[in-house]
Amino acid sequence: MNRIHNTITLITGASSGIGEACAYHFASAGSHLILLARRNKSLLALKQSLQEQYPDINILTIECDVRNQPSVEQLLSNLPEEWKHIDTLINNAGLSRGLEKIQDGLIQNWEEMIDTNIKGLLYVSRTILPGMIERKKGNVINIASIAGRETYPFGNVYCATKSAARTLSEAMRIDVNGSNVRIMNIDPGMVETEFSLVRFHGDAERAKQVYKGMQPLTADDIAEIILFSVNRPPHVTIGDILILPTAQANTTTVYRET
Ligand code: NDP
Ligand code: 8X3
Repeated sequence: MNRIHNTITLITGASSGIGEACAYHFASAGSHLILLARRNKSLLALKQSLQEQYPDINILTIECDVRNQPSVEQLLSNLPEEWKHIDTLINNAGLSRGLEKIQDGLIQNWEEMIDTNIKGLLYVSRTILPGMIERKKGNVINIASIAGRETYPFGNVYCATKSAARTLSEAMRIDVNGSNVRIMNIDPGMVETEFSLVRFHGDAERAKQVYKGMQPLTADDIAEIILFSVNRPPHVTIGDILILPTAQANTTTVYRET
């Protein structure tokens, strides 16, 4: 049964990786899409490609930095009437910056991760949740990470932000209890996207090494599971999922063919 058809899905961080893959999967199920990210050009290209494949859905793009609270509130509180009733929010926008010990850490990297992965997720949720609670209907999917369950060497602040995202999923589930709104926490392991490229500030060679000799997850692997989770009947909440590449046992144990 398709419970996604004709719903409205807001995806943050839709311009690449997991967010972009979610856009394709939800479009294929007939959901209208609100695509949000900073890179407007990428969003517009994605919109065009989706619209060619799925002409029956409507797509709204929003250029927005989730770290900018007034902008998040202004843009998401003043959506056109036909876009106001968001059924599903995928809190996916996020990033990691650098791999240094805390004693060597770059403050700007910390600020960027904390502001995006924790505060950005909160700003967007604060704007969207009240409407869902009022309508007694809605889904929030928070993309945390295996890094939020297990701290790994040099992961410090990124791990802390994802641990916070995980805690916020639990907190949201408590806070919306009784409203029928469903909160789902998704913890992926290694997924090959722009993630490592961003972590290493555009160093493509270093980013490639992260997945050397092993088969990582694809963004589609994650999007497929998110779509499945949202499509469960309303009385079922898939609260928490850890998704790993088979070659990855935990954050530090990864089998690689040499
Ligand atoms: P990508 O770098 O491919 O995608 C990240 C997305 O987040 C981009 O669309 C980017 O868009 C958006 N984004 C980043 N900062 C902001 C911001 N300030 N405001 C709005 N949008 C922002 O990486 P992934 O797809 O892998 O990452 C998606 C999520 O999955 C992240 O939260 C990440 O932490 C998490 N994750 C990733 C894993 C992996 O191994 N790849 C594993 C576990 C979790 P733009 O730059 O256009 O703003
Ligand atoms: C991304 C996965 O293990 O690189 O959250 O931190 S990891």
